[in-house]
Amino acid sequence: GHLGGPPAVAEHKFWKTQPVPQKEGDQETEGPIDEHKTPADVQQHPIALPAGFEWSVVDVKKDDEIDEVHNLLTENYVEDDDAMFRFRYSREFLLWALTPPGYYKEWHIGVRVQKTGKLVGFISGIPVELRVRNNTFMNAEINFLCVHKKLRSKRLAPVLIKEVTRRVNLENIWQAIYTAGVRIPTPFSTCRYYHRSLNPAKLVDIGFSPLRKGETIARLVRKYNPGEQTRTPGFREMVPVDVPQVAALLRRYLGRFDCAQMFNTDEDVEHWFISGMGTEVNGKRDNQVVWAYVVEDPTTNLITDVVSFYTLPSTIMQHPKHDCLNAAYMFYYASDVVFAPGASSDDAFTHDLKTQNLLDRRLNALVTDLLVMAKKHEFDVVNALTLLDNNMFLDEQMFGRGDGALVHYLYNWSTAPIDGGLSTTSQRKSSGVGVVML
Ligand code: NHW
Repeated sequence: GHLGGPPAVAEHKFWKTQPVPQKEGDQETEGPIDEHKTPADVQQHPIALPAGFEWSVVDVKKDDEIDEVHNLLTENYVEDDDAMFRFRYSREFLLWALTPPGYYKEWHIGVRVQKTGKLVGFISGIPVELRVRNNTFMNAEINFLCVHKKLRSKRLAPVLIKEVTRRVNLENIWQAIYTAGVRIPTPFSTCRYYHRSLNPAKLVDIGFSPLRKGETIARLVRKYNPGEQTRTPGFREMVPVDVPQVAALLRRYLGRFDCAQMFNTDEDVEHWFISGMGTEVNGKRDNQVVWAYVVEDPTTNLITDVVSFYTLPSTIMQHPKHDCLNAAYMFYYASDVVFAPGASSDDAFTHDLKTQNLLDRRLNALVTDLLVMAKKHEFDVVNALTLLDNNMFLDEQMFGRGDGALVHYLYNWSTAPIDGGLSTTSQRKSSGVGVVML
């Protein structure tokens, strides 16, 4: 950049042509930005790629093809600002993330080098129903956009984005949700990352956590030891028969947020919570990508709470001793303490201080137990954002504030900004965001 001049303002040659709010303040009315269209109005042939490249639907159910996506992302996907860590989504994780009920295989979009067949680009969408304030609509949840490092800054990303848009539109879906670490026009919500150390010796060793002056590893180990036993009576692993109760609980709980995933069917919950738990072979469970726990009330046998996390390791670049950071990420949770006793209608949760306090105590108990389980499964750290009701437990459970932000966007939908939990951290209040992106 040049010295002394005004800060460079990105021109956004691509984003300024897209139906997204162009600047803050453009978001006061709720609804679509584009004119109404039908699939017949959509270009029927793929967007043109530069010479030498071709489109390729990736069949993620084929081992060799999911391998190709995994390898592309492992070498070329998101890194932190200091280029110390890079996300390493496992094959099992990608398969789970890309095949929820109703998924479209044409939305798993690869770009290959024509001559060699090498996969050098990828973008994906899955269908997800969202409620944004009072409107409920189908969306494409866009994720895993990646262009090979050697092909960066050649405007390939806009081509991938336009092609996924086209394929989504062909299914008569006109909205999308996506997140990024970067800021483009224009977020509806911004969240911050927090990190709860479980293996402080390793985190200090790899430069993830600082060792403050006067601090010792031994003291940190004691401070962050979550113990061996969970303490909430009735806390146990979620099993398939819990699905209907968990689904009902989750739907009601998420009804409290300005923006939330709907989880309309029990099949959705079965997929996101049970199928991700992997399968047991000879008493050993391989392929687990999500860990879900429920609280079954010992007297009524009803499910009163659910809490979950998923695994997303990062490659540690250039470290002599460690090459993988085992990170767990807080996923969805819910508790029935927010509902008035005997309430039957879906919106009968209460907002009073007493309820908020009950929820605060309950979530802290649940997360204390979750940390025990995450430690048992040898995670080095548990990460969480400031969304959902996370601000109620982040401080008390010794999560430290990270450098990263996660910025949330909607495509072709305008809505007033939603609280991503940034303004409420110290106040232990709910955020407005009830959708957790992988
Ligand atoms: S965010 C993770 C994205 N992936 C990575 O960061 C991996 C490492 N980086 C790369 O692979 C989660 C490349 O740097 C990528 C950009 C491919 C990111 N979102 O090709 P050019 C997601 O997957 C814009 C949106 O030259 P490049 C969500 C940028 O602002 N736009 O850049 C994905 C510029 O446009 P502008 C992004 O570095 C959501 C243009 O791309 C972006 O070689 C996608 C430059 O292109 C990002 N993360 O490749 C949107 N990063 O206007 C879905 C850069 O500013 C929208 N850009 O000039 C909805 C579609 C469906 C609608 C359905 C109704």
